[in-house]
Amino acid sequence: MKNLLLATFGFLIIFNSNLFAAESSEVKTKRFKTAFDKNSDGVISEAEFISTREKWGKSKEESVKFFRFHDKNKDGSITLDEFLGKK
Ligand SMILES: [Ca+2]
Ligand SMILES: [Ca+2]
Repeated sequence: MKNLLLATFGFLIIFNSNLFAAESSEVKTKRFKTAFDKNSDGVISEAEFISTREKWGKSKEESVKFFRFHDKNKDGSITLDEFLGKK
């Protein structure tokens, strides 16, 4: 019985992480526009990125790290393509 429970939990964890990985680009695009790009200029500034993640309880230090990771061309803003992981 215990093993069955463990197997069920294991399955749920794998299932959930797959759901997350399979998040569609439409969902990400929507989040880019509604959650991050507050002034609707088409890019996420570092300040927008940090303040949005602050509302989610994320530390500024971590947000800066993620911002630099997403900002592929290091111009200080994240475009939609950069956000979606395209070139
Ligand atoms: Ca913006
Ligand atoms: Ca950029």
